[in-house]
Amino acid sequence: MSSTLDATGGLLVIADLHLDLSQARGADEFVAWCDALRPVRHLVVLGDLVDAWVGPAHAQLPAAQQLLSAFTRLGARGTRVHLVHGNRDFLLDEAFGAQHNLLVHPEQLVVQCGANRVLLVHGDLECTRDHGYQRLRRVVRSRPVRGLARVLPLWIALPVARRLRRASVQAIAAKLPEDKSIQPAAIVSRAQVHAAQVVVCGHAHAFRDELLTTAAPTGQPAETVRWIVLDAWGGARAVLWLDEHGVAVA
Ligand SMILES: [Mn+2]
Repeated sequence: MSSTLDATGGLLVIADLHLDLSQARGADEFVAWCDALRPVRHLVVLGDLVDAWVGPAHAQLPAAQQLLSAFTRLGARGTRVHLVHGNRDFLLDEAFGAQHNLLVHPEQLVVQCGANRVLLVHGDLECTRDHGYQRLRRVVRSRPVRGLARVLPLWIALPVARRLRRASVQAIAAKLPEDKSIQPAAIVSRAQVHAAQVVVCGHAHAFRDELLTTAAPTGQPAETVRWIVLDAWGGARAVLWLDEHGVAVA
């Protein structure tokens, strides 16, 4: 089980920014938001910070430099930035992130929020009916692929990123909505693994806040899991605030 972060003092969660670093100004708006952020102990990006990230070569892009220096400035003001990997930024590795005040969590982050344990995941792993995607997910996150990504020069990394993005858009367009969506049963079982009462994810880009019922062992009352999906960045309900008192959609 992963380490647990204490939400006392406050923690902000956002997801699915999909920043386009190939545009020189692709990070400007978010950088301005970071610079204007009131002091908070933790800022968690719940995956898909950028639209594509193939490896450290991406950091050479001007927009990436802007983004990473915004994280460093946040660090100087006492805000720790976290990234839970999404399906677009999983090649942004821990050692690289650590140089820029970006603490990378490849699978999930568990937050202690008063009496509740809140599980933060991107949500793509819970699209359990999309077998093709889950196979691809295992391959692209394998050690050889991650090793290769670390050494790719930018002139190879950029076309690779474009092709991956195009393939992903086409694959998604070809699938039925129910086959590519996050499965509530998978959310419930992930919550149980981490003894969490609340699961927050992104990925679907559409806000929801509902109670899921867990299958209880015989003779025991069923428990519920609160499942929150954040809007993509820029949406009406895209920022979540957690502290020792609970969870609030900002
Ligand atoms: Mn995603």
